[in-house]
Amino acid sequence: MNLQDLIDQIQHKTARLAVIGLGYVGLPVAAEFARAGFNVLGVEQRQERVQYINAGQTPIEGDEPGLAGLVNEQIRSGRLRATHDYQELKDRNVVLIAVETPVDENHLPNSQALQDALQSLGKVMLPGTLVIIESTIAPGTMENFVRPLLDASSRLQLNQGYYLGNCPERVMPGKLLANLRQVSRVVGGMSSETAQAMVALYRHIVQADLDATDCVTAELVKTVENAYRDVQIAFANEIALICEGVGGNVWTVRELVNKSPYRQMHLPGAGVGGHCIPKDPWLLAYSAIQKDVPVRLIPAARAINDSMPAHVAALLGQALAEKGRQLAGALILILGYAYLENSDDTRASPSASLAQILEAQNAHLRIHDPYLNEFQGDLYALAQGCDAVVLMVRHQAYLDLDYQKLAGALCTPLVIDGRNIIHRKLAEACGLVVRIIGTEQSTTGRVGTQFDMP
Ligand code: SAJ
Repeated sequence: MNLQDLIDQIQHKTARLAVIGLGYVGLPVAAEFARAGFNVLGVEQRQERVQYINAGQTPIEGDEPGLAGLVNEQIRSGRLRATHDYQELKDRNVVLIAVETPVDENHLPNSQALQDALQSLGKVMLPGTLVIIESTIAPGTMENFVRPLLDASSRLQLNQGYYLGNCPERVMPGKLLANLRQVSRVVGGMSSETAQAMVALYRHIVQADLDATDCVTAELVKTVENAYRDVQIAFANEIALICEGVGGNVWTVRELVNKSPYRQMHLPGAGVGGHCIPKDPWLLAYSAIQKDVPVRLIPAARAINDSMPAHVAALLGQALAEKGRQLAGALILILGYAYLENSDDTRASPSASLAQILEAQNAHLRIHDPYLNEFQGDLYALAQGCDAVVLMVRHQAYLDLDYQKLAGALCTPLVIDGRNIIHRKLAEACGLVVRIIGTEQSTTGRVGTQFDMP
């Protein structure tokens, strides 16, 4: 099929779609295209997930408004179906790929899932198929990794036997469907005609701008937008450390700085978690390093943000020392284990890093998080007999703590606040000793030793 015929089929919704990878990116987009009227086949390697979805259920955790109902409705309509058999891709005209693209412990891209998907697809792909990568990939991956794999596995020629593009996802946990419909998308085609075909496709589900461009630009925009956020957060964190040293309050400084035109200082805090921000800057840095371009700011920002849980541990250690206590043997309550407020997502959670550091110092831990089954319960009961409380996540439940009750429960009335949640004066009036990240710490000046990240 030539591209014009494919565009016609896309416009008339007779093109048969497939989505490889039914995770928090793939499942919503598959269901949305089904809702738009396309026949959509979801390909997922986890058999239990296939069965679950074909039963009209959504395996995506957390509160995702509208998603469960949409999946159920589209399965019942017959427009959406899941399979784990790649052979069923042989009659598909458009195939989206939304598999994981993590980095390894050396911050290098792990493209195994993407390679497996491309090789399996290539073997069965119809001539004239449009393949679209939605996963976040390092700039240059489309030309140097995706295209050669598809050429080899399909024995077809790009822009003759198949068409190829990159439309990076821009979804955020907790608002997957809303983002999908309302956030603009960069539409990178390996040819301008392909980009136009992709715009025609995404126009069926996206009400925001669809910015047609080339693939390298699409790869760069996605990784740069998250590297930008990571660097901005690292700047805020470095200012927090400066304020602790020179006796300022970073939260006041940030508020007044942001009154200056064109300033948008981000929030400092106890660390940077999640599935995007800790990973995407490394994908961008990898591509630069491949071309011998020195990258200093991006790795430095990652190091600063990754060091924040250790900084929280240092604040805790110093505050305990001022009470004549040590971390070793202390009983510490960590409030918040998800990586993000009002979420149950624990990927790359700063609280997990903090827990590792404290356990390495032989502290004993209790953990509370209202969004995680294993950490639910009465936080004041958990606080009973503890030597300190550490606030790591700005969950709604922690914004109006009963400071009197907390002081009464704690053995040492100490609160370390990693997210500027505590009303310091109210808490101190109840007898709590409060240390807030980015503010002047104790009478003894600088914070003690930084603990090494595990
Ligand atoms: N964080 C800070 N300071 C800030 C902002 C965030 O410490 O000023 C921390 C958070 O506590 C969290 C981590 O960074 O641990 C990530 O927070 P995030 O708000 O960036 O949330 P994510 O990880 O869900 O990021 C996603 C990204 N979206 C996509 O990749 C499609 C990101 O580009 C969005 O900007 C972000 O959602 C968003 O704005 O919600």
